[in-house]
Amino acid sequence: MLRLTQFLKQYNTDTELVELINLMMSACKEVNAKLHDGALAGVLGETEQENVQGETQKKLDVLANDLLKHDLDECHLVRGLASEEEDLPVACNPDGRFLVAFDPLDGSSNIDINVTVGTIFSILEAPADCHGDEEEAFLQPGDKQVAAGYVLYGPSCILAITTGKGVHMFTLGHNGEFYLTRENVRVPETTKEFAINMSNQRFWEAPVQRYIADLLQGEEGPRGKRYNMRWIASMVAEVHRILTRGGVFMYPWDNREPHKPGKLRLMYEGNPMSMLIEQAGGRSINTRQRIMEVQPTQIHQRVSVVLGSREEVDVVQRYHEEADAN
Ligand code: P6P
Repeated sequence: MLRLTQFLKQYNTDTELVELINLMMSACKEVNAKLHDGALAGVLGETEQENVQGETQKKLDVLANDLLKHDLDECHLVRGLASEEEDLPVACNPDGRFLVAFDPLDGSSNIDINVTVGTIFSILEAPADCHGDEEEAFLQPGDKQVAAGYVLYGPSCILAITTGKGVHMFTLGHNGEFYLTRENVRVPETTKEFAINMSNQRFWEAPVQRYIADLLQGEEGPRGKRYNMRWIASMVAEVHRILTRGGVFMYPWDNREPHKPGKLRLMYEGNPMSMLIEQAGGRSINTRQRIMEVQPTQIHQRVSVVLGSREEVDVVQRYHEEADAN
């Protein structure tokens, strides 16, 4: 079985990028170990703190953030980092080549119920003249990412990564090595499975209501087939399912907080997941345009997300175009 470093080198991956990826995996392996200790390590439950998103931080949110922040700050290749758990970007090394944006523990509301969570990361080139802590240095469209991926802490610990040459998956062995377990992952063009939080149905825009109503009509409806639904409340697990067997994942804008474009964050959820999905032949839009074309204006800005099997994302986009034309 090919190890992560061997595989990346076989794909002629930039050697400094390989070094950075390996460093991040070291931190993620520590997170994985803490998660698997769970209650035995006294890491479950909440802290007294709130993050910049106004969400109460889980102990493991803070622990995962601190582990990644420490290791990235130590790495000569990293100019700066931005985290869901940090109000502002953090300058690391003035000669560093890369910027790293990450969600240290996505889906953390699932930790205490022992359901899959994950780390999501996005790697950008640092602009020549930046110090690494300027928000504007990070505000690059998703198409500028040099690499993106996630580490899934589930029944097994799996890394899914792309450096722009397809999507590949690696499983963590007992010896602490990540081994190639899937090469050139492809998202099936069609699906019968959708993922959305149906409890928000009454708050959605009309085109989303129309699209989901079509799916729920099954064989008798306009799509002519029966759909199944999944909702894990952990984007990283939903995206992994879609990369594994297809599907469509949606967290669209809704009128509960109309001033926010969506719930999910662009820089360290929307963009990295979009790079993975597009590299695997799927599509990822904010209902009207590719997510990776969006010009960021704030490090923690949110985005509406519709991603997965091409056929379904195309229908969602068409319904929005028809609604906008009226
Ligand atoms: P809801 C987790 O908090 C997250 O950011 C994503 O991982 C997940 O898809 C979504 O929010 C779940 O949101 O509103 O269903 O709890």
